[in-house]
Amino acid sequence: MPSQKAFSSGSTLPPLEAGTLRIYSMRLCPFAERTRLVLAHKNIPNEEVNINLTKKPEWFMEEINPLGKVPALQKDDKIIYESGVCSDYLDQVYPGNKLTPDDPYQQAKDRILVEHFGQVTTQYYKLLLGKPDGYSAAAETLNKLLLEFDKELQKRGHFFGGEKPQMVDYMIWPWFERFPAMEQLVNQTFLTDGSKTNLAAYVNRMSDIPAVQKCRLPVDNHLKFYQSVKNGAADYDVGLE
Ligand SMILES: N[C@@H](CCC(=O)N[C@@H](CS)C(=O)NCC(=O)O)C(=O)O
Repeated sequence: MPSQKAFSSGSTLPPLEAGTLRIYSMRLCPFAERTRLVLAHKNIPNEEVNINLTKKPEWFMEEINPLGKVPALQKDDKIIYESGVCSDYLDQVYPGNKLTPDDPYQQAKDRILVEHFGQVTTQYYKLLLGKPDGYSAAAETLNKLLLEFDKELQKRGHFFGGEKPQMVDYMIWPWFERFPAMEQLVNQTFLTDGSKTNLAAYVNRMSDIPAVQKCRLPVDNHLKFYQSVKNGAADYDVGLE
């Protein structure tokens, strides 16, 4: 297996073989994980190139994504980026194990939910990038939002997609995977406070899904990564030999 270590400035863009699908990722990035989950769910063969987002390779912005963000996908002469766009593209282009509901109204409702979840990620990044005096306010807002998602899940079923995980689940799951690490990092409770029983059961159910098992990293890796971010020296190779 090729190295998972992140490519940094000064590196050379590894050549891409014709017909191979490549994802530009960062092992700890929740947005990249969205697209990795879709790749895993649909069993799409791909190769992964990880990017050091602090010392980005020059070729990454020049040749792959002018926005400088992961994920991005490349195959032959096609390059796309933005996690939602990449994930929808894969679901349209690769048949089988469809993740998007056929009903346009349900599709719209799911997209609204993902949009709404953006409020959760905003608070999440206040915790990751902010100072300790702002932790309890951000945690309070985050918990109020999670209560709304807990109620919504009750209406929808075992998963946000209903009786099986759908695109909507893979778009929000990466942050659920990281909550235990965030709880430890900022010494707050989100899903372990006993008030969101539906979401707690959801986490257990999602943990049994093969794509989730394939893509997830241990809590300890997420925590060490977050600590490295807080210390101003993000370690993109955390957990690797
Ligand atoms: N809207 C983008 C956000 C992706 C994103 O922010 N990725 C982060 C890593 S978790 C990144 O690449 N950051 C590098 C940068 O912003 O320079 C998406 O959905 O793909």
